[in-house]
Amino acid sequence: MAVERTFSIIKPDATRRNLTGKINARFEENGLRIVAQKRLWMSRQQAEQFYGVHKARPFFNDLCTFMTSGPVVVQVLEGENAVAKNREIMGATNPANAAAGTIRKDFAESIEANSVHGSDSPENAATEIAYFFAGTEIVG
Ligand code: RTP
Ligand code: MG
Repeated sequence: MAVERTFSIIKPDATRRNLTGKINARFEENGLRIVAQKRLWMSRQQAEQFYGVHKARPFFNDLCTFMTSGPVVVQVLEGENAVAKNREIMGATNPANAAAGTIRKDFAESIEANSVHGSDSPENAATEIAYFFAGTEIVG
């Protein structure tokens, strides 16, 4: 398996509770390297565009409000099978269904305020990485 990159967001519920370091430790302990990272406050327009695929979903408006309610940390994670591995480390979208030891089981507040985002395919990872990072900001 080749080295792969995925895009991650530490969401506002987690930055508010000062959990950035604890979440980053989960990535590093599981063999993912943080090869780019920055803290920013998403604009409404950025959130709506980033989550554009969910525009027709009933939770779209609330999700964009939540994602712009505080700072986030956007990241590029690198490692073998990084996309699938990160989804495993994160756990299920709804923390009530997340497996023991996952980030969402241990830290998420609700199905919406679920602490982290992770790309769901290598193709989406490439698009999402390019949305937030210039190539020169990623140092593998
Ligand atoms: P993510 O994209 O954030 O990594 O999470 P995911 O793939 O597990 O979940 P997805 O279906 O892509 O949904 C994106 C985010 O929308 C919020 N959500 N709220 N209220 C609800 O029923 C609901 N469902 C989803 C969550 O913040 C979810 O991560
Ligand atoms: Mg998703």
